[in-house]
Amino acid sequence: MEKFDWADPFLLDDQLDEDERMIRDTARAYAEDRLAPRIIDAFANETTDPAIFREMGELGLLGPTISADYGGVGASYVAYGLIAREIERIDSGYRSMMSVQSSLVMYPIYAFGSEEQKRRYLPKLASGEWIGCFGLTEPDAGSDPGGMRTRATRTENGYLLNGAKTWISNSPIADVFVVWAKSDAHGGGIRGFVLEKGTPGLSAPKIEGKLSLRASITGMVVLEDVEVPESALLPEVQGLKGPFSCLNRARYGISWGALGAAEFCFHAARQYGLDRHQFGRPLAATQLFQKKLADMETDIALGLQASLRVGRLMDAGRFAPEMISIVKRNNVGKALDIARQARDMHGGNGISGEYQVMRHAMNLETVNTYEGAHDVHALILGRAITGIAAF
Ligand code: TGC
Ligand code: FAD
Repeated sequence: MEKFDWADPFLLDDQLDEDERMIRDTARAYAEDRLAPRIIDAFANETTDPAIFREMGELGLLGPTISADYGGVGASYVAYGLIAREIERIDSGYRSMMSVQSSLVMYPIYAFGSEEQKRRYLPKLASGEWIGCFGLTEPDAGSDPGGMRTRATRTENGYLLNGAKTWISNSPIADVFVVWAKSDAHGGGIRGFVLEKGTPGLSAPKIEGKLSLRASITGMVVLEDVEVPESALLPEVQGLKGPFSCLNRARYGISWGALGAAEFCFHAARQYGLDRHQFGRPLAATQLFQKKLADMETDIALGLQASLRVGRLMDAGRFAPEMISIVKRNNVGKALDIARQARDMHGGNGISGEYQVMRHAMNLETVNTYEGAHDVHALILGRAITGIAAF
């Protein structure tokens, strides 16, 4: 009989190959050594350190699934998920910085870009020398990106872009902007454009005062008569499937990442319960405390198995987006519940920055909303189950 490991109940470690374990260990060591010491101050002061991109780039943590020809390391999607889990164990904002760069900026350039775009952007994004952002959401088009107003109109040599994107991770410090717009030259279809910082008419003001993801800078992308050449167009995709293909990858990574945050909270609650005595015994000696820990462990273990399965199917080219909706929605929802419970189990100390569980709970409120809100993923699944779109 196998000895039970409370921290790895289904022996996930055994299900990984050697490369995946190595990448996981690299990400874990980096997260523990370099990110953990920064996060309490970064969250408290709402500061984002751009050097993090270069540090991650040096370790091959940016765009890891992309081939070595363009600066990636050709890792599996399972390895990508493992990186997200380790980074988000420290903070969802750090994982956001990483996943936007990898899944929402590098992936579309890799999958839909010209050879010239791939050569120009991917190596610098992989090294973290350049920072990328992804502009889909608009003030009046969030869950319904098909309602976007940003427009591209044909000029003699390219396009003129006008519109505004909001809630865009990384935008105030971005060098590269992947922006989606309806193009009159393509029958009003949605097209992707790659813009560079400094282009006249392009600005990215910061959104101040977030109470969540405070270590990850967020801004708008404002486009006022931004003129770009034809070479800025992503040539290989048209329609919503362009941005949605990127979201598939990012949502999948989030399904792993959120469980990293949940694991942090579970471990912290366990340790707090062992250390803290009330009524003459450790809190962990009470039935209610143990039941909460058992629920946490169960949801994390089941969620990790599901994400691993979806990752293996992605690596085999056999995934459907609805599979990703299941794991994004379930794992983030469970992680949010776990973080809130862990906050409660820490009593008054739970609200202090030092104990960190409340920061995770505050962050996971965003994670539950972005990349398709919890209920929107229910509707994606509802449509697949019934054949009826109820959005
Ligand atoms: P719908 O009619 O369903 O589809 C339109 C076209 O898109 C195709 N498609 C997909 N393709 C690939 N992957 C997917 N997941 C796809 N889903 C749909 C579909 O086949 C169709 O193609 P075609 O060729 O027939 O035209 O579109 P809809 O307008 O009815 O969409 C409804 C809904 C709810 C599914 C969609 O709008 C949605 O997912 N809304 C949520 C929006 C969202 O997730 N936004 C995220 C913004 S980015 C972000 O939050 C980054 S945070 C990052 C971080 O910091 O980590
Ligand atoms: P809404 O769409 O207005 O939804 C509000 C509520 O209504 C939600 O509870 C939702 O579930 C519900 N709802 C919506 N439609 C329906 C329906 N048909 N039926 C039932 N309920 C419904 N976007 C980017 O493009 N790039 C980024 O990098 C990015 N980063 C982000 C970073 C942060 C910190 C945040 C907070 C957001 C970010 N977003 C980004 C935007 C994010 O994707 C959107 O906030 C999200 O898609 C939800 O859109 P919304 O905020 O407009 O909410």
